[in-house]
Amino acid sequence: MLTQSLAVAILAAAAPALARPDAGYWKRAISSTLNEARTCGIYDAAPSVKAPKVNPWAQITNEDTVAVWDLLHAPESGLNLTDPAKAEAADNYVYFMDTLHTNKTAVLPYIDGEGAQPAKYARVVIFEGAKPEPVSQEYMVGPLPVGPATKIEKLDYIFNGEKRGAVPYNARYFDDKRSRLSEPLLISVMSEIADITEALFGGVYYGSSDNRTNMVAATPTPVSLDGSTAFRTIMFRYPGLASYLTPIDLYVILDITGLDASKYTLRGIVTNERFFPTVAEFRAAYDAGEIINEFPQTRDQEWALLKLREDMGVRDLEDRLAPQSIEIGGKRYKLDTENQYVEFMGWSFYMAFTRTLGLFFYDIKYKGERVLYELSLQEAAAQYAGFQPKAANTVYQDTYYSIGTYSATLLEGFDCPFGATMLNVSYPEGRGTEVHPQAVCLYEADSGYPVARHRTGASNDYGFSRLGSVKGSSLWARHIATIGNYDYMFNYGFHVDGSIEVEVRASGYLQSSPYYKNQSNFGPRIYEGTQGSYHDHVLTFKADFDILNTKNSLQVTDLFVKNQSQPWFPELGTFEQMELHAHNMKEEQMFNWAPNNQAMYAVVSEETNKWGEKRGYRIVPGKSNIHLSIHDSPFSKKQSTLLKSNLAVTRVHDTEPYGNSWQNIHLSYAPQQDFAKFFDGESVENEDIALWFNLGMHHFTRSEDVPVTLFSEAVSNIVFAPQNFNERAQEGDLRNRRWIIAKGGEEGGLEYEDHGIEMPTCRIELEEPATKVLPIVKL
Ligand SMILES: *[C@@H]1O[C@H](CO)[C@@H](O)[C@H](O)[C@H]1NC(C)=O
Ligand SMILES: *[C@@H]1O[C@H](CO)[C@@H](O)[C@H](O)[C@H]1NC(C)=O
Ligand SMILES: *[C@@H]1O[C@H](CO)[C@@H](O)[C@H](O)[C@H]1NC(C)=O
Ligand SMILES: *[C@@H]1O[C@H](CO)[C@@H](O)[C@H](O)[C@H]1NC(C)=O
Ligand SMILES: *[C@@H]1O[C@H](CO)[C@@H](O)[C@H](O)[C@H]1NC(C)=O
Ligand SMILES: *[C@@H]1O[C@H](CO)[C@@H](O)[C@H](O)[C@H]1NC(C)=O
Ligand SMILES: [Cu+2]
Repeated sequence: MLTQSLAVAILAAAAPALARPDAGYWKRAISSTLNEARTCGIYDAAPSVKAPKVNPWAQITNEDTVAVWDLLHAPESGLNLTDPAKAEAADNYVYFMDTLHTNKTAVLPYIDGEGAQPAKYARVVIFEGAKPEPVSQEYMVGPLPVGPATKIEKLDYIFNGEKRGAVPYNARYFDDKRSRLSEPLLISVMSEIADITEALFGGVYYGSSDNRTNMVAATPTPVSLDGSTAFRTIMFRYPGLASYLTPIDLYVILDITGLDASKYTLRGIVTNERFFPTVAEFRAAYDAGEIINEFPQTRDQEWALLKLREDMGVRDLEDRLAPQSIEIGGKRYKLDTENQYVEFMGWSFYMAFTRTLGLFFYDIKYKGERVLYELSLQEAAAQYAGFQPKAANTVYQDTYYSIGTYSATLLEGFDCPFGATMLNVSYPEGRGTEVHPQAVCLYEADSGYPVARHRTGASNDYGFSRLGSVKGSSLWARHIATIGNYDYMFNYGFHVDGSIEVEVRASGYLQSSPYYKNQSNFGPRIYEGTQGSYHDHVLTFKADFDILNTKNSLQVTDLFVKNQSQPWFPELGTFEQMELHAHNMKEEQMFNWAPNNQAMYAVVSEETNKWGEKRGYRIVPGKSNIHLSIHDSPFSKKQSTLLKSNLAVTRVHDTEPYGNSWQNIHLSYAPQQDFAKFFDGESVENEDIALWFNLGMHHFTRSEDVPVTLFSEAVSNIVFAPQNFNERAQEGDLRNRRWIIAKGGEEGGLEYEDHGIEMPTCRIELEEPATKVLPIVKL
């Protein structure tokens, strides 16, 4: 095993500038440095704890996955299933299995009382191509483990579209089997024009498995708008590790409605910003010299790899190890790995994982009182802009690709701090389970600023000057889903002051476009033949707040400007001043942040704190809190409603666990899950409510997106902070603080209070596991 020891002796660091500690303090610190050979123990496992209850949201087990698979494939099920590895589009086969969410109404009596542990169910998607009316159909299978009581039922109740759990064939996931059906037509078109593509782009396409093919064909979404017809837009790129940055100015659009490939037709070819409905017209234009490749793409992709470039020179002192965030006093959070349960500085929560949506948080409590029942990602979308079919027509909703399946190994020391707790994730895959080792990390990190500080009392006024400063830190849970070109980093922070932060960052390759001279209104040129296509990223989250209990309201405090006059300054007449007007929202609704943030939103309980104020959590807007810019595009209509406002508040129902459905992307006009239908006039006052919020960014692309987008700028976040939830700020019980009294006058000197928490006097020994990327394991 490769281990490298980076030993760093830490001496007591410089004391605060204002006040130097007394001599005794220094003596204690230095002598213990010299005498103790203790290491800081940053690799020690987090102390263990036993979760109060068995995690009722946990993933289904491998045994259950296998048993469900066998149950479905037994002839008695009547499902007439074919092995997915051998199936074609016109067969019935299992597309995926996942853990069905557990109903909140079943969980609450269990976690809050003596209720029985709710039964687990599998969620199964079966592509039923062999049905007279071919569909994708969702099923629920349970209760688990499989036994006499286990039933296979259609899973309809979580969808509000007309066909509920069924998705018409044209709108179902465009998998390898669907792709194969239209491949002969694509090959025939591309073979017919192979002489032209070779001459223009130095590239030909005879099918993905033909050894002459030297271009990659990719199909973005959507491929259908309502499930009645289907089309396939094919874009071409040079193959390689950085294929996304070497697109080619050639697009083929096929009409591919239904399962009978003999009826598929060519809609047309696009290049040079011109549309050719037939091969003949395309050829005629080429023969007339009207089609050129003015900005050829490079086949060499070295320039686009995320690795050191010696030709960019060296920065002074950059050969030294960069600062690291390490848990130098030992881990301060406790973990129940089996139940995915965490306790940290008054916080406690459970985690769960699904293949569709990734990491979930449940039962988030602060000092034993519930703040959130659930915090989860619901969608990660992007819509592009441009004047060519790829950029102009592409909308991604990444739940379509099963976001959880793209969360993989994190690199310790780089993706996460050295010594972070690394957790595996697992999800059903085929007749088994796929394990992605070290795909979630948990760590406490320095906030980079104190939670609070103040210096009070000039020496001569109150005798002495006093300085108080409290250490700021947070526990973070992080995972990164690399969905095709993009790496989305999801960060969930639990701060010691009782606030919670949700942050998402994006890196990875742009889905770029070939460079077009007159399309600068869609983004800049970023390489010889490459243009960065403008796009919006919108990531929807659900925060099911239960402040103390399920009876909550969404309180709006408007900052109101009013003309008034002041009797003690009559000569000033009337002039403006600010007032707060608070009210509760009455009905479910979608809404936006107020201009200039002149409204504060908070989820409040009817219960009051010591001062008679309603206990709640405020929703603090953060960086780049955008919504989708487009409201009326055929590609992002009713399946994108949830992307179109900053915020929304709804009543919580067992039938509305998800804001979107994973196959909605192909159902713009006839969604399987219509978020708009959530808003049916129900009261949100003193009820069980959920807040939906969007994070994201307007991705104004730039040459600094090469080779990959920078996490530092591509970031969006939000904070939930206590609002009269407590009777005072949550810092008074933190011992990681200093209280220093600087005595003035003749006697001088310092009183220095450290509450027994001294500067570190241990040696840090870092193991060097940073180069290990663990393989995915199949059970
Ligand atoms: C079962 O599916 C196959 C295709 O995989 C089909 O040919 C056959 O007719 C189906 N059987 C029944 C009873 O539906
Ligand atoms: C490509 O495939 C053909 C037929 O499958 C084969 O005859 C030929 O040798 C292959 N060429 C190369 C360069 O591998
Ligand atoms: C994580 O997965 C690895 C396999 O890669 C396995 O050795 C390890 O025991 C797993 N850890 C846990 C906590 O399940
Ligand atoms: C760019 O120029 C071409 C050729 O002059 C024209 O056909 C096309 O419409 C222009 N594109 C845009 C987006 O203006
Ligand atoms: C206050 O009065 C001034 C002068 O009449 C007017 O211009 C201004 O708009 C008023 N402000 C508000 C908030 O009504
Ligand atoms: C969850 O609740 C819904 C609505 O009441 C119900 O239809 C469904 O069967 C429940 N699911 C489970 C797994 O019990
Ligand atoms: Cu982007």
